[in-house]
Amino acid sequence: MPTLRLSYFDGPGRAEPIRIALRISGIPFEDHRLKFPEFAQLRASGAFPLGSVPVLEVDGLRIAQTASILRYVARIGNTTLYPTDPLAALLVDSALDSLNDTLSGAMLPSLFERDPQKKLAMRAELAAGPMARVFGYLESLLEHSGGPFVAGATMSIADLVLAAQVLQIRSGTLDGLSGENLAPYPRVSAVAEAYLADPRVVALGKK
Ligand SMILES: N[C@@H](CCC(=O)N[C@@H](CS)C(=O)NCC(=O)O)C(=O)O
Repeated sequence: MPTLRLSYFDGPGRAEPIRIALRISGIPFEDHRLKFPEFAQLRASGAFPLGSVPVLEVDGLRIAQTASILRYVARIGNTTLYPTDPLAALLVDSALDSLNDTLSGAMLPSLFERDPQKKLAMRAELAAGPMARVFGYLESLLEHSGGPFVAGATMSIADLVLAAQVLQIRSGTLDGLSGENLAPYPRVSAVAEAYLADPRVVALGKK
């Protein structure tokens, strides 16, 4: 097994599904959690290939991009977290890109907005626009697969990302968003329960 070091901020964000995938696969790794000054200093020194995190060092080789890292972890962990069936893998990849690219990209500006009223207005636009499109799309994928997960009965890396997103929205930590925003998407919402009920996740003490 290669020596792995995952660098990210000291919070869940994009890294949490990678940490979970590593833990439920039983793969040892260094969980390098950065405060912003250290991030800024490391970025200025060129430590992050694209200037962003997460970055996974694999025997010292620095690799960027959350979805690629997730697929790699699923493969070396020899788990069913990434399907071998091409159509199931397509569903997982499409869900991952919709969450990591479309939804996260649309959410980013509101995370940095300091004016509370502007932030709420941005969140309302997010909920009515990109979030509705992404969750509406994932709802249709879940209906097609029969659930409870994106590709059917087996939990994948896309479900780790989706569950983290649903739980973050429900937690109320994103001003202007709450569980009410998930009411139109019952299958999307139910992915969080299926994730929390997975014995490997239960063993990690996740709530
Ligand atoms: N496409 C990349 C995006 C990574 C990304 O935007 N990371 C954010 C943190 S969630 C970051 O490093 N932001 C700091 C910056 O770009 O200055 C991925 O999926 O990993």
